[in-house]
Amino acid sequence: MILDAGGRKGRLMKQDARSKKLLGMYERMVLIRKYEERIYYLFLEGAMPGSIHQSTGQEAGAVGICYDLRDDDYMGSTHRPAGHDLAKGVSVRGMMCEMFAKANGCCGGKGGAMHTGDIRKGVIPANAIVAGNMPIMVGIALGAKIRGSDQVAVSFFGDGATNEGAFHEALNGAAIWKAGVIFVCENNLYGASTPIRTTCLLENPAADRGPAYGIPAEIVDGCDVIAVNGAMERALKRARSGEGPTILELKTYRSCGHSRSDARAYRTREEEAEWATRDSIAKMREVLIAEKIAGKKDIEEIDDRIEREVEEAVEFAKNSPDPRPEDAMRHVYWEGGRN
Ligand SMILES: Cc1ncc(C[n+]2csc(CCOP(=O)(O)OP(=O)(O)O)c2C)c(N)n1
Ligand SMILES: [Mg+2]
Repeated sequence: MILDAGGRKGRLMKQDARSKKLLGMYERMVLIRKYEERIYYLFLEGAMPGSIHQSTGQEAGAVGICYDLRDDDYMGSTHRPAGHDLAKGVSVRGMMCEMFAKANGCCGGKGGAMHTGDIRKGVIPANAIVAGNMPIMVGIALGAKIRGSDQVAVSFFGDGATNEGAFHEALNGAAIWKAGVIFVCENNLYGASTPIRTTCLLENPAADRGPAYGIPAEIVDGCDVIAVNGAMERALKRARSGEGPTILELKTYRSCGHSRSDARAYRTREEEAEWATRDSIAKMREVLIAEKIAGKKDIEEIDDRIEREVEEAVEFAKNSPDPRPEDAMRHVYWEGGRN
């Protein structure tokens, strides 16, 4: 019997480790895309409270970085966490319930879109303060080092974070302590509506600053999941072996608006169209077909299966209970054991 990356019956043509990995990464990228597309319409329908910040177009970064991490490695994100969380293994149901503010949400329905996470998967509930997770992830990596563990910590942040004081403190601290932290800058050219070129004169706002703190940096095509994963392999090796932090600057683009109400007046439709030609999922489909890992029909089946998984999560969330009023004051302090 031939199995796909998730061990399900299928017509996967190749079974070697590389083929399985490429297929697995493709599936995760599709999951993020379909999840976010579905969320977008649920918001438009008014089915969910709060607001959304989506990462459509940036899936290759999330997946290429998180694919080889273990559940006990840590990851921190900011105001756009859904792709990172799904890539690191937070369940679709848990994410969806959180969006509906339901008790079965990954944060018990108390976090909402900007604070999703699941400590069982090493995902620190997201910190919506720009650059806010960076010093936290350094501390977590330092903690692992002190315990003699090879666990690593990944900090995702945007280009806009690189002018924050916390960015500089975090880099310096990680460097002097040789903390096993991987700083991942998703440079999507804009901090909300502000072009990064108007707030930083450096071509590579994260990577160019690495050497000033004694941290090696790599600049990566953030639309190419294979390239991202390759750079991550090198950074992961350094971090696990106690050699210290690495900066990875991913050149990417968010094809959606900054948040729900963004008409994207600060950028041209030509620029958007140009980046659309580099779409990571379309590119990966071509690789899978060219390397005879999967055929067009296999890919359609995978896409359909993931769409059903997302739809099932929507139904599950809609039918889930609301958080109980008596639990309002819980989950503030550690309550012993698992909260
Ligand atoms: C310290 C702080 N300042 C301002 C904001 C408001 N804010 C939310 S997102 C954002 C833009 C961040 O841009 P970037 O870091 O490039 O991330 P991107 O939105 O592009 O993913 C800003 C300024 C905030 N959340 N935190
Ligand atoms: Mg940005």
